[in-house]
This record gives sequence, structure tokens and C-alpha cells, in this order.
Amino acid sequence: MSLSKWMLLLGLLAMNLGSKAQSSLPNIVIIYTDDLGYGDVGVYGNTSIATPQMDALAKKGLRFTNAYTTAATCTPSRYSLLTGRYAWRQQGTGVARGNAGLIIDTSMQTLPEMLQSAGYYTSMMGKWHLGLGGTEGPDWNGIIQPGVLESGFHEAFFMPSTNDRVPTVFIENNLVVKLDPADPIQVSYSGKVGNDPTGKDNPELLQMHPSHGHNQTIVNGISRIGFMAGGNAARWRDQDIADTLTARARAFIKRNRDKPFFLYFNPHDVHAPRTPHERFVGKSGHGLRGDALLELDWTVGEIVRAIDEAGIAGQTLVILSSDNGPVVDDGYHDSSVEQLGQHTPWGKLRGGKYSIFEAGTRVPFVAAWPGRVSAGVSDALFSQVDLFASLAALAKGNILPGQAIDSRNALPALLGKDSQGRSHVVINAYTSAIRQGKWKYIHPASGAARIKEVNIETGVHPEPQLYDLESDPGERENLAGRYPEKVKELAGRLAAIREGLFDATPKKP
Ligand code: NG6
Ligand code: CA
Repeated sequence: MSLSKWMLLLGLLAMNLGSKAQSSLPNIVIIYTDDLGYGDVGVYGNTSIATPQMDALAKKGLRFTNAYTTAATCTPSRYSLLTGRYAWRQQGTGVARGNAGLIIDTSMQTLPEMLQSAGYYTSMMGKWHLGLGGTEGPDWNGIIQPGVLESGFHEAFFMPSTNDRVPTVFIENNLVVKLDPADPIQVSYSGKVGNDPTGKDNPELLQMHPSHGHNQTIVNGISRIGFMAGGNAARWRDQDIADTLTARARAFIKRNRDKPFFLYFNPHDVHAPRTPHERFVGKSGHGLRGDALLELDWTVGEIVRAIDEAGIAGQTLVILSSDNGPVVDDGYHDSSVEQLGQHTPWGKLRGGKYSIFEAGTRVPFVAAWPGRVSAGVSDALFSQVDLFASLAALAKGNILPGQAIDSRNALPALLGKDSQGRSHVVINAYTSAIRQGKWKYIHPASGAARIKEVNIETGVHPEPQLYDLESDPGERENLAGRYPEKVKELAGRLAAIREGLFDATPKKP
């Protein structure tokens, strides 16, 4: 054999080794649900509504009892997950308007960007809610950028914000799906545009009535937040959202089974308005929120099934969690309050969505990876902000200097090799709190103690609060007066983290 042929062969061998090394990267699927509460899943104590698929996933994986989002609402939690930073470090990261500009600074490294450079094919599906376009917001009728693609995803099929905000359309990559140029979309969050009826002026046209807010443009018999006109062919049918997203996810998994992929999958369930497909309606016996939970459970089962059918279960880490805690009435009369019965979406925790009390941010969290994560329950303290650095460790990806500053490598906890986890977690909702071991300190703040419309306690109090979560998981007894030294220690630590003095991940150069 000539020397050049040998060289060619060696080259081919090296390439082969290279692609082998690459394919040993596990696939990563994050199913990031909307408003799923700590007590909403069977394995977390829900005995009222069956969630067999989520339970099965949890039983074959590791179920965390002390996993937290960084915030009690969607936008800041999602921001933290994707950037490895606490959202409160940046202005304007509260619940985003439906026509807000992209909140993620494109010069920042994101989780999917880190995975892209590690060799992953990345896809985003479902609820986005991190803004789109420049500071003036997106051009709904043109190319929507910067957006999801500029945030590190190779491809995307998504809802711009929430299902209760206009425009009620899907976007594929950077274009509105099925948009008829002859019927352009108009969107406004300041005043009415076009002639579509609103919930406020034409309540007789509603199929679902708002309980608070949500009285602007009516789409599919449901009045939303924001005004919209045009784009009629592009509007989704709410009852088909889960089917559409689930079919997309299944096809994606099948199509990409041979390469390492990251699927960031964001169901709209169980956020209001709850509009499960007709086949789920009335099936939970707990109103539309319960029915939406059945739909979500089905979705999770279908995704797991696609992974199994593709024969890649042993190479796929599936993470199931939620962006914030539960709320029953989040703005629509949908029978969920009346039919709640014995179901407790918050489990034994206090508060709910929007709250600094535990139910606001302590969420279901499951990591399943047959053969790599032993089945069981982990009490390790875990924060979703650590997914960035942990997945970087898993994928051997590089975190660029100065990026993902709040994210720490918690891969050992994620894989069940560390039963302790973080020393502390920081959470935010109206005020900040820190949990360290069994202690939780809530920083004093002024403001309402309860949001009466949603019937949830905010946890806001003008005095410091200290709870022993081990003996008092329901945060009933404020021990701040009894343990002033603990209060001082935790308040100091929280302040230091907020000022960025320490909490950064030590980074490899
Ligand atoms: C609130 C909405 C609520 C929900 C929430 C965002 C009103 C009165 N309430 O402002 O319905 O959309 O924002 O939820 O408009 S989240 O899960 O995306 O954070
Ligand atoms: Ca949410």
C-alpha cells in the first residue's frame, strides 16, 4: 500500500474514532412543564388524579424532593435555566409581555450554545416566553430575530410567550407558521388594534370567561392578554397544541436518533387557559386543570415512548420539571377551583405560583437515564440554575469565561452520586430567600401578603422570616426571633450572593 493510501486510511480511522466519540455523548431531553406543582404528580403524593406516565418515568429514574426553580414565575425561571444566571441580575426579566424584545442578550453564552459547541444538535419546542426581536419587539410578519435561533437552537417550533397572550400562533425557526401575507398580524399591548371582539366588550362571545385580567382580544372563544388582529390562518386551535408539539417532538427524536441531540421541550400544560384536547375533557373529575394534567401526562409518555422506539433510551438523559409552582385560578373560570376536591397541587408546601414560600419554587424534578442513573429518590438540594454547568460537565462542553456565573456543576447530584447537592439555593419572587440545609430565610419586604385573585400567599412580610423546613415543611412557625444568629448569617450570605461577591462557579480556563 502506498504511503498516501496509508495516510488516507489513518485519516479515515481518526474520523471514525471522532464520530464514535461524538456519538457517545448522551442525548439530553428537558421536559419543562408550565405551572406543574410539587403535589401534582402521583409519585409526589397526588392520589386524586392519575399521572401514570410521569410516575413511571420517576420510578425508573431519580426523583428529587428538594429541587428548585430560581423564581416563582416563568420568564425568570426559564432565563436562569438557559443562561446559568439568576434573572434578578438583569433588569426586565419579570413575566414578559407577549410582544417583548428578546430578553437574553445574544452576547451571552446559553446552555444550548454550549451544547452546540460540544457537538449537539439542539431543538426548542413549545413555550418560549423570553421575548423575541430587538428592543422594539418582533416583526410578526417578517423574519423574527433575534430569537430562539440566536439563543443557541439549531431549530425551533414554538409559542412566542404563553397560551393566554397574543399572538396565538406558532413560530417555526423565525417565521410565523401558516401566515397568509394578505392577512398580516397586528399585535398591541397598549390599545386595541383591528376589529376583533374583546372579552371586555363582547363577553357573550366567550366560551371561557376570565376571572381576572384576560379580557382583551378573543381567539377561539377565549379572551387573552393583549390585542391582536389578522393572522387568522396562522392561529392555533388551543385543543391541538399538545398534540402538535408532541408529534413534533416524536418526529424530532426519530429523525435525530443517530446524533447527539438536545431537546428543550416546553409543554403549555397546565398553564391557563386550560384547553386540553376533547379526549381528555371531563376525564380527571377535577375540572380543566386536572384534565390538562392528564394531557401533560400523556405528552410525557409519548416522548418517553419515542425514545424507547428509537432504541436510544440507554443514551438519553430525560429531565422532567416545572418552571414554577401551581395556581388553580390564574385568570379564567374553568371549573378548576370548584372541582379541586381533595387534590392539593402544592402538596404539603405553603404558597404556590408567584410565592416566595416553598410551593412557588420547589417543583417536581426527575432525572431518568436507564443504566446511568439508578432508580430512587434523592433529597439532594438542587437548583435548575445548575443545569448549565452540570450538563457542560456531562457533555464535556466549555463554559466561556464570565458566563453562566451562577451555575455550579451538580452533575454528581443529577446522576445520583451525591446525596447532598448544593449547600444553598437562592430563590426569588417579590423578595429573595435562601435555603441552606434545613433552614430557609426570607428577606423582609413590603407588599401584599396575598394575591387575592389567585388566592395565593406571596410570603412577603416586613420582618425577616426563618423556617426549619425539616420539622416545618409548611413554613408555619417563624423562628427568626429565636435564632437571630442564623438570620444574620443567612441574610449576609444572601446579600453577598446578590451583590455577586461570591457564588460564582470556579471556571476552568
Ligand atoms: C400573569 C397573568 C397570569 C399568567 C402569568 C404568567 C394576569 C391577570 N395574570 O400576569 O395569567 O399569564 O402572568 O405566567 O394577566 S407564567 O407561568 O408564564 O409566569
Ligand atoms: Ca409557568
